[in-house]
Amino acid sequence: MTQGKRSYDKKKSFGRADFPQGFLFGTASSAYQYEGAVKEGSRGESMWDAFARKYPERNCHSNADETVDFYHRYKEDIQRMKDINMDSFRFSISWVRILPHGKLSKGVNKEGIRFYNELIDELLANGITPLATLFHWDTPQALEEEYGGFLSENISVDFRDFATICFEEFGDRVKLWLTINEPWVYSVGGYDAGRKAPGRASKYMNDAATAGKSGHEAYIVSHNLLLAHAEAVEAFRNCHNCKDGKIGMAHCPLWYEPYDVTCDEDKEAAERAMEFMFGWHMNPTVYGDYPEVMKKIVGKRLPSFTESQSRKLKGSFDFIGINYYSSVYAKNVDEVDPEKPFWRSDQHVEWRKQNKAGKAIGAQGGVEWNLMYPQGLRKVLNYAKNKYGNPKFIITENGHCDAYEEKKPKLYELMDMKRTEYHKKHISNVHQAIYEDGVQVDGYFAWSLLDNCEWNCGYEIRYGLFYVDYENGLKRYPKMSAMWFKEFLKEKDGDKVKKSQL
Ligand code: PSG
Repeated sequence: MTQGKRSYDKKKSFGRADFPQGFLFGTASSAYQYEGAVKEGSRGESMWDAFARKYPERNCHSNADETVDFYHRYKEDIQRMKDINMDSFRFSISWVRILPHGKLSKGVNKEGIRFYNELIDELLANGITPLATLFHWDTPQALEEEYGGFLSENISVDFRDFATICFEEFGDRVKLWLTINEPWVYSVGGYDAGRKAPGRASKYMNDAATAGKSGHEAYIVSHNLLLAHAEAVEAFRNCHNCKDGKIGMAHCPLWYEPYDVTCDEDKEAAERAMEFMFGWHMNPTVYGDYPEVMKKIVGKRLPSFTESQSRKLKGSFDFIGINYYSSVYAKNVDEVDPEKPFWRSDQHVEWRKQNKAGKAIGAQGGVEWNLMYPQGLRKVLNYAKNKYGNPKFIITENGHCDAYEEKKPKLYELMDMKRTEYHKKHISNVHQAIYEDGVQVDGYFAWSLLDNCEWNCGYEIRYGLFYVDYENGLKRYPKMSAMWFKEFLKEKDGDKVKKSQL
């Protein structure tokens, strides 16, 4: 069988038929970044709505009140997915559309359930497989105010209720689920660096933060995210509607190369960095506990699992979601200030864009740590295959944003050669991971279908395969990358089987 071996740089005809049958190509999105219509459909307020409203200067003077208006335009956007031959769409369910006050006891919102039912039905009617994320960072503001959101273990009870409603209402048609998107960004972004909602950090990390404790709170929040994940997976496995469904968590590992390959300390630093970045949330779901190196270094600041929590976490996934963007060099750091702990100093690692020989790891994208290193994705997959028992994977995000220092004309944005190259090269590395390394990968999702609200960075950063003209009625235009996907995906799934029978 030579077909599986074709790769894009060797053969021009590289396309979806070179991937296993049933492999899903899709695009990814999230509720806060896409939906808008925050005051419609009896939706409650999320933590991100509140953060953007309270601190405009910490959010590029933007918010997601309207964003790309997916709430009203999803039907036409589904036609766009279909037009570029996508198989699948990843979206997230807004907790506050289902439970406006965050809790079951305060009432379920039928309008929210209706919206997601209509979205799911429209996807299926167009032959697009839905993949739903339960939590893409938009914690109900009511729960932030009641008990501090994910700082409290209480949240796992409310999250389980929310998850159960979703499974029961949508699980008959949605067969692929993610519990939590990127616990690392949520806890380190929101509670250690304090740049993302709720914006908590120590002053030595972030001047704008008014409360928080870096080096402490992120570990608590991640602990509660993990407990919430385990509850949701248990509910999923008890749900009759969900029998043939699959569930996982989406992680966002960077890949780390040693700053100096001849230096053992840097090699160990790179390994430690993988444990802190990926193992932190991955290890408990495989082995029921945090990585040893984290327990050793973080000590008492790292919460511990009870036996029953650990049992519930072990094996709590059917597949692993990988959101991969970038890689970095890891340099060992001997001394850190014990008075000012934070997540990165705990690792005794410094991130470098260039190695000791002055070689850049990859071309710089539009945000500081988006460096193009496609082989990093293949390395992450192999690392996880070997460390976590050859599980199944889905690449749940992979994408490229443009530099935004100066505003570019629309035409420039539409000719997105770098994004096209980025996707091509990463897809090629996934292909090699499957056929040369024997990694089990079932899908690849590009972040993102449309340009959208990039959290605290607002609308200046664009990740879409479609350009959104924010100044002219949110009109969408396909970029070159969308056209590339259309061509790449033009052979229908299953053509490979037909071809190999010829
Ligand atoms: C995660 C990891 C990296 C960058 C961004 C993210 N990384 O390793 O360099 S956040 C992630 C998120 C989604 C964002 C998107 C782009 O899930 O909502 O819009 O990536 O930043």
